[in-house]
Amino acid sequence: MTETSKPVPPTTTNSGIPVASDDTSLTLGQQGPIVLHDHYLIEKMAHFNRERVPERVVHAKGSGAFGELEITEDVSAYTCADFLQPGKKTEMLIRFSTVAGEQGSPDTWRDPRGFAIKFYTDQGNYDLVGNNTPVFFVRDPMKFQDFIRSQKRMPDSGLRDHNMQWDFWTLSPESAHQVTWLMGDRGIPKTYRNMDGFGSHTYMWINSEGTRYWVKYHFKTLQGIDFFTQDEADKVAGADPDFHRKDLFLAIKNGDFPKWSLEVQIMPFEDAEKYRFNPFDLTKVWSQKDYPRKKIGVMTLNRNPENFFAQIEQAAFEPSNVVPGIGFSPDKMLLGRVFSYADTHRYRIGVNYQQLPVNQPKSPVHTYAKDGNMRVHYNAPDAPVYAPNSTGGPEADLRRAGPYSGWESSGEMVRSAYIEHPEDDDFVQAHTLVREVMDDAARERLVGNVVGHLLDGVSAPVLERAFEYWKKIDPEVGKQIEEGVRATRNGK
Ligand code: HDE
Repeated sequence: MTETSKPVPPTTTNSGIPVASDDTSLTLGQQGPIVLHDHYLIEKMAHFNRERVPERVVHAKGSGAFGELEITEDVSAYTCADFLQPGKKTEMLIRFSTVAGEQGSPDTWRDPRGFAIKFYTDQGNYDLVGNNTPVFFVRDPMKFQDFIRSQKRMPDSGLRDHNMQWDFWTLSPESAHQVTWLMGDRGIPKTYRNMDGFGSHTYMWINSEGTRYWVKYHFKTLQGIDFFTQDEADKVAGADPDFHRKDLFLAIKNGDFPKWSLEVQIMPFEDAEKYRFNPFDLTKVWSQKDYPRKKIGVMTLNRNPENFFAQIEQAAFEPSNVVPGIGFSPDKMLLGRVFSYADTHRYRIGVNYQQLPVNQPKSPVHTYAKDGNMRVHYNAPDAPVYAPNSTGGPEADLRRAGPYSGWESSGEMVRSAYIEHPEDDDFVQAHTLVREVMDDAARERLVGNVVGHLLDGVSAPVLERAFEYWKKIDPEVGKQIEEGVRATRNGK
């Protein structure tokens, strides 16, 4: 019974068997009991109960799209990565997300935004899993879990709590740079299309001669940066918790394809040790005066997902996916993430998550991995299940795994909180952001955002520590924040 003249197929069970009804269950007589062998009824209810996979423990609320990266410049002097060679076009998937909110939370809350990309390169998937900020709150993976919990919900009330957030931040001075980003205009992008993206970490590039470089990735929005003020965002979040998701989907549906210019900062390998900031400290940026950005290509989003759950909810991004010509760096947060993401996918989606179409590489897979829950693809019947073997199985080959991407290291095993570099401390770059990057209006909005946030549930002694925290970032802004909070609390 349908308006279209096209014949409709018969409804079937998940096993392809045509079914009698989608309206009524099978009973013994009209008023009798439902019979257990009404298998289609049981299947409908049982599958419905199992429709959810656990949401991401962070970055649960997100949206995504497919597109293409085109390399327009020649960076072959710095990397031999195949998909970064001039003229190369590579299909990709991106997922934007907030950090702390659950799946149903508004995507216009004040929060960093995830900027996670899977490049389906000819040498396997390269996943660049960044944020819309170049830095992060902490510099050691040991603190990440605690940081996230301080941004989520209290154990008793189940409510978020600004006092808990500021308690963590003011006891972790390394958070100052990212918190300043977060409480400023970049904390609430107007749409996913109006924000930049960053690889955030320092990565390694290696060219065909084996020369190593350090790099930082920047995705500069070609739609222009735009943001919501806190008041605007509060209204939008109330009216439509999926504002960003809808904007992205409709823009692409209407052919208004968002683009970003991919640019990199490149640091000679030897510069790292004496650079004025620790170049592997994720709470720090490299000054663009010292290492200017170099444009290398354009990323365009031009295709919406056909099925949100299959392609976006089950998308699995992992910083461990690096292709020949690209490597990691001593950034401890990156090294921690290289373990964590595949671990979370095995738990959240299943051990064969890379066999799902959205996660499957476009390049051939020759692996000895076998079996495991929900396995779909398997090797030829006569393929050996072990290496080494004399029966033609795939062979690991150092020469085809790409150039050496390690770095020298030595010394006693230590737990070092901090590595001294000439101009490096926890507040210097936050101060530069406030004093040299923000204009008067942006500073005024920053003060207003922080005052509003502190007034909502933050009390002594955390409040006093917050005033000191901001004075260390910038004495004038810190003074205005303290005056703003005290004036309001004293009813002036
Ligand atoms: Fe994540 N992060 N993260 N993160 N992260 C996850 O993986 C983790 C960090 C980021 O759209 C999780 O699939 C650790 C920095 C994005 O699917 C988890 C550490 C940056 C996404 C995880 C960090 C990010 C995640 C949870 C500290 C920016 C969403 C769900 C060492 C550079 C990806 C999941 C998507 C998701 C671990 C810190 C970005 C738990 C251990 C820094 C964009 O594995």
